[in-house]
Amino acid sequence: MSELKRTVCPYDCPDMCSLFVEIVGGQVVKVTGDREHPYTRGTLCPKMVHYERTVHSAQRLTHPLVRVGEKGQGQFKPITWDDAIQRIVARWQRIISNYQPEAILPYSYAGTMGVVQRNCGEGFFHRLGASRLARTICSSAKGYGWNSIMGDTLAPHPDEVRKSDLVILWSTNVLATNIHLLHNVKEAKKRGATVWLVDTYETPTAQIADKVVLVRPGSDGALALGMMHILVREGWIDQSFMDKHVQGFEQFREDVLPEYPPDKVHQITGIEVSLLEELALHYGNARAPFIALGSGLSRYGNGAMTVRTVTSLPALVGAWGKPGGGLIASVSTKALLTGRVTHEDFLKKPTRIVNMNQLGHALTELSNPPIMSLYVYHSNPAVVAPDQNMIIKGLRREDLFTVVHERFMTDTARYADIVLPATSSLEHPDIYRSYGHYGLQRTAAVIPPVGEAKSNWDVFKMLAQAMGFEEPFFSQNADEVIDQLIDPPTPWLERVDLVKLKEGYPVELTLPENYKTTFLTPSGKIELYNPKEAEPLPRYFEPHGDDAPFYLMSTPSLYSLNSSFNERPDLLRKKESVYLQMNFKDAEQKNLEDGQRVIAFNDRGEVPFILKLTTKVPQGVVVTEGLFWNKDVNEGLSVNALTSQRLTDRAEGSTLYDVKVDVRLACH
Ligand SMILES: Nc1nc2c(c(=O)[nH]1)N[C@H]1C(S)=C(S)[C@@H](COP(=O)(O)OP(=O)(O)OC[C@H]3O[C@@H](n4cnc5c(=O)[nH]c(N)nc54)[C@H](O)[C@@H]3O)O[C@H]1N2
Ligand SMILES: Nc1nc2c(c(=O)[nH]1)N[C@H]1C(S)=C(S)[C@@H](COP(=O)(O)OP(=O)(O)OC[C@H]3O[C@@H](n4cnc5c(=O)[nH]c(N)nc54)[C@H](O)[C@@H]3O)O[C@H]1N2
Ligand SMILES: [Mo]
Repeated sequence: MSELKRTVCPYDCPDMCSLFVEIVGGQVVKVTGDREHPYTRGTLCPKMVHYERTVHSAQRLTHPLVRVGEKGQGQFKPITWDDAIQRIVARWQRIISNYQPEAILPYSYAGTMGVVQRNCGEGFFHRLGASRLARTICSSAKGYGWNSIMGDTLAPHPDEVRKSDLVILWSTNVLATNIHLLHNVKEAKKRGATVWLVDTYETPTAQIADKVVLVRPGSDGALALGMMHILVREGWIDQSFMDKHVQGFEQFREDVLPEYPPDKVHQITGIEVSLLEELALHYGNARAPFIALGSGLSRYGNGAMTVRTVTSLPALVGAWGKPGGGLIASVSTKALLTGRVTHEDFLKKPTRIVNMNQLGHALTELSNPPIMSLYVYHSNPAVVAPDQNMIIKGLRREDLFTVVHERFMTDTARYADIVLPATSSLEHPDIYRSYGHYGLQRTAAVIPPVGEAKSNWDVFKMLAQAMGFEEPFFSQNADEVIDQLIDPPTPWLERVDLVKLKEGYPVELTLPENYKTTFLTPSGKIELYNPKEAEPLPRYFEPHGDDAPFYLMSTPSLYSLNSSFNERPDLLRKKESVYLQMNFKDAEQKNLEDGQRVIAFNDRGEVPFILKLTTKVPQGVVVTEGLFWNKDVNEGLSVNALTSQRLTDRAEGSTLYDVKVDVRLACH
């Protein structure tokens, strides 16, 4: 007999799809998208249509393991949970007495987006007094850039797009990473909207764009300033909107914009003056221009400033005041208070903060105290984090005690001393909120754990007990922790149907009236001029770059999500191979041919690829789509061996796209 259960996609994607799973005898046999969900509309991405292949993959870890071979070889033997917990706690107690608790470093990111399972480890590590992790790999600079001009202003509802007559997909490959926004974009097109794409190469999303603008990597700030220069020159601005809602336009117009005439912007961005003029003309004359802003452009040395500059555009034309106009960076509300799970109050004193983008440095160079133990959960730093060679050097340290809690034997897990098997989202309860729409949904465990897998919460609970932590927080079960996020309800939750939410139905937060013209900044206006910033007005600064000829874009693939889904042969086949896309003309100059094995290299590393020649990538740029597990790649290294630990201008974000390489033929 089969049962149909509601659940949610747990992955780090703005769409947060609402799902149904069909279960027979504790096994998931089918996954479908919720047809009634206003954003999912029954459509799933190629990864989640067969989520059951991930959940019931033969590669799932089913028992705690202890290392028997050398670090990195992946040789382990099964042990019991009790033994595993005891070994961890014994080793940590020794480290704490020989060093300090700060010699222990947690490392986690977004394997699951469930608010409880994702964040619950922090309460534990705060109580332990371990080093803290700055979790800034994804979009902290983007958040900072938005915030410096818009403060806590609410993002437009994604359905606004449908009413727009000009949609700019700016640094976002929505066809891979935000497929449900595409539905709205198509709807807008049906109603006559024009769609522009601004990216560094012709991504698959170019297929749905009427116009494509290819910008030199890291130069979007100059592009936006050039557009605004033209808007002002031509008088395509909404002065009355600005008089009412914008702070600092006069200074911006006088001090900044004259410095960015079209020919100079052409020099910086590589965009033809005629195309720049056309983009500005469209933007300045649209009824309701809408920008969907991705994160790619924020992962540069100038990333926060770039986001701030692009986010200035809608202010000049008064787009916020128009139905269908505005800009979406990401959706964030205080509906669920994460602090109820992360428990900063368990911190006895402020502990050291280690930036997750500088794990290589932390494991190999940090002292006072050095990192003696690394506890990784729902993240795969050996693949996803920059400067892989440094990270692997650190993970190889014989004196580093590494514990990895995982669903699969990832490259990080292969370096562990202890591996703990993790449940999938169908095996544990949680509550989810989207960062691309205003939906929320609670889930229950719908199948029993695979093997002896345990959830993040259950493992931290066991560790807390073994460490003798007596706070009542640690003796709860996960459902009780979820309850605390709902009860007492935040002002946002007071306006949703809590009974439905508790029963696992998707619910949507209600947006306040006029939220699009309610600017939640200190001045109550859009702060084009922000007195708190060292640079109070948006300007252009160069990205970091490297001394090498090609900018390297390592962008998301439709068939994986960061390093997740590499357990799936069906999806790996679709990715075909680890390609490096290059323009024909660059290849000719380098005497390289399509299909050859090449090495991309810089000061940090060398990574093998199969060369794919294309006209979709401009000269001076090379592209690789999707992250692969290192063990599936020829020489056991992957693209992040080329990226750098340098941080963004603000908010200590990653600079994963701010990297240059050279390319040569591989020796056979
Ligand atoms: N070069 C390059 N590097 C990148 C990016 C890029 O575009 N280019 N993208 C970056 C971005 S945006 C991000 S957000 C990061 C993401 O980095 P991560 O958050 O590390 O993402 P994943 O690679 O998906 O790894 C998540 C792991 O969590 C495991 N997992 C899933 N659910 C659970 C669970 O409930 N419990 C436990 N314990 N484990 C679980 C999965 O099996 C998976 O191996 O990568 C970044 N790295
Ligand atoms: N299928 C799939 N879906 C995903 C992910 C995935 O790996 N696969 N990852 C998930 C995660 S963690 C995140 S954070 C989101 C990310 O989703 P988004 O933030 O919407 O951005 P992406 O689609 O990742 O694409 C980044 C784009 O930025 C472009 N880009 C890079 N540098 C520049 C630049 O200087 N200027 C401009 N204009 N463009 C530039 C890249 O070419 C790429 O197309 O997607 C999520 N969804
Ligand atoms: Mo991300």
